[in-house]
Order: sequence, then C-alpha cells, then structure tokens
Amino acid sequence: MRVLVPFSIRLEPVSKKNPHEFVEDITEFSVVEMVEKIITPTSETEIIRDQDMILQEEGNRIGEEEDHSGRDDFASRRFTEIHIQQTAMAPKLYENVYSTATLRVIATLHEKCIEFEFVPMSFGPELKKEPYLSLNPFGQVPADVDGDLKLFESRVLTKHIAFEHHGKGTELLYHDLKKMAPVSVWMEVEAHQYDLVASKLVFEQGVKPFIMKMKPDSMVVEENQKKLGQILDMYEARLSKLKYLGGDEFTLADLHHMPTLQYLQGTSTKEVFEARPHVSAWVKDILARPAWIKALELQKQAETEYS
Ligand SMILES: N[C@@H](CCC(=O)N[C@@H](CS)C(=O)NCC(=O)O)C(=O)O
Repeated sequence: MRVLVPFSIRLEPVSKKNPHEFVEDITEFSVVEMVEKIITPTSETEIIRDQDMILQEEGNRIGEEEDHSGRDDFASRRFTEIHIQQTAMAPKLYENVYSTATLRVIATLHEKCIEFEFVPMSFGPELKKEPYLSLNPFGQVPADVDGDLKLFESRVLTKHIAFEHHGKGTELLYHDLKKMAPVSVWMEVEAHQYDLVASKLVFEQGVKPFIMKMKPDSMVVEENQKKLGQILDMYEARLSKLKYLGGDEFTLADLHHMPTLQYLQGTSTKEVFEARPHVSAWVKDILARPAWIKALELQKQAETEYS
C-alpha cells in the first residue's frame, strides 16, 4: 500500500518584469531537484509529478506575441504552481489477530488513527524461518517495518507509534517528564507484574481449551488467580484515586492491558476483576473504547474468513 501525500509549491519568477528568466531555470530536472531539497525523500519516498497538474497557469498571460522558440506556453506564465505527490511505503505490521501482543499494537494504531499495511502471519513454521526471523529473531508476532527501522516487541512498537505520531489521535504518552513518570511506572507494572500472571491465565483458560483442545490445569489457574488478586489490590488502590493508571487520561499504561483483560473477561478470572469495584469500572471503560472495538472487529473478520 502506498500513502499519497499531496504536496504543492509555488514558484515565483526570478524577475516579475522578465518571466523568461524564470522559465530558463525551470527544466524538469531543476524542479525535481528543488522539491527534493524541500521534502528530503528517503529511500522509501519518491516524487510523482502529475503531468496534467504540473504547470497550471495563474495570473495574466503576457508576451504572447513574442517568439519563445517553441516554449511559448512556459514563457507566458507569470508563476507556476507545481503539485507533487510524495509517496511513502506505509509501515508494515506482521501480525496475527489472535495474538495478545499484536492486538496491543493494533489498538494503538486505531487510537492514533494511523494506516498500516497488515501482513497476516500464521502461528506455523513461517514464523521460525527466514525471511521472518530477520524481522523478529524470536520468531514471534508482532514485528514492524517502518522505513529503515525493523522493530519487534509489542510494547516497543506501541511507544514508537505513540511518539512518532504525537499530535494525532489520542495522546497516549506525555512529553512532560513529570506527567510521563507515573505512566512509565504503570507500563512497567503491566509488563513485569500483571502480564506474567495474566498471560499464564490466558494460556490456561483461553489457548489450551479453545486452540489446543486441552483441559486447563486447575492448580495453575487457582495459583495465578490468587496472584492476580494480590496485584489487582494495588490497582484498586490506584484507581480509587485516579480514573486511569497513569493519571486522569487514558494512556499506553492502560492500553497495554487490554488484550489480556479482554481474553480473561470470558473466563472464571473475570470474577477476580469484578470483586474490585474501581478495577471493574476501569476494565469496562477501557474495553468499550472505539479503537479497541475496531481492533476486535479484525478478529471477527478473520474468523469469518477462516470458517
Ligand atoms: N514480548 C513479546 C511477546 C510476543 C509473543 O509472545 N507473541 C506470541 C503471540 S501473543 C507468538 O508469536 N507466539 C508464537 C510462537 O511463539 O511461536 C511482545 O510483546 O511482542
């Protein structure tokens, strides 16, 4: 997929009195060169000039009676507007819509209103061999190719997208260090405390019965539900004072939880969340976000395609 970025510049004649001076400078080569100076194309960027739109006459025609050696059209323009479309390859996300790590990134893209090209990957051997391993040496989804950058680890991708598209869609991170500090703390809590336990429960209660057609290990479930309860006590204390984990606004600290939260709402672990009123309200609030609903639609779409 290519993203077209409309771009236009206006070239004024070097001398208004003598438009021919300007005309002499405008060769096809110098126009492109000039534009390249302004937009600095990368290896993934090219400049397309739409021939029909390139030289649009504006202003008065002058000097029509003069002989311009076959370049009358050029010479008779006081100034010229050039329309350029800068094309850049859309970033690619190698994904699997059933993967919690992938859903984390897709939710971020929707929150930021960013277009990515999705490259669906199966959980089969294609993940464990080249060319995929050069994108993610651990042979897991997601991975992202954005220009010259190749990235993996879902939480790195979400941060990269949120920083790169600062000012677009939901502001998921703060640029103010003081405001950002608690967001960073709770992003770390998610990754190093909550997710260790939540992922085990997703595996036992989601992956095992529905994908592997195996029975969950009830001892592992019980042990991890207990650990989750202890972690959520700290969430309850935090969320009784603030609407979101990072402060008064929704940020990546909340978003990173969404995929595992979603899977666990369909299991007996739901009760562990529901036993804590502020946690329960927070879960309902963030899972109802339009960006998340849109991310889940991709899953439904995939289900229809596979069935
Ligand atoms: N820490 C990684 C975890 C990635 C991960 O575990 N991906 C899983 C799906 S959620 C995967 O690709 N599993 C297939 C496999 O390991 O073969 C991240 O956040 O990106």
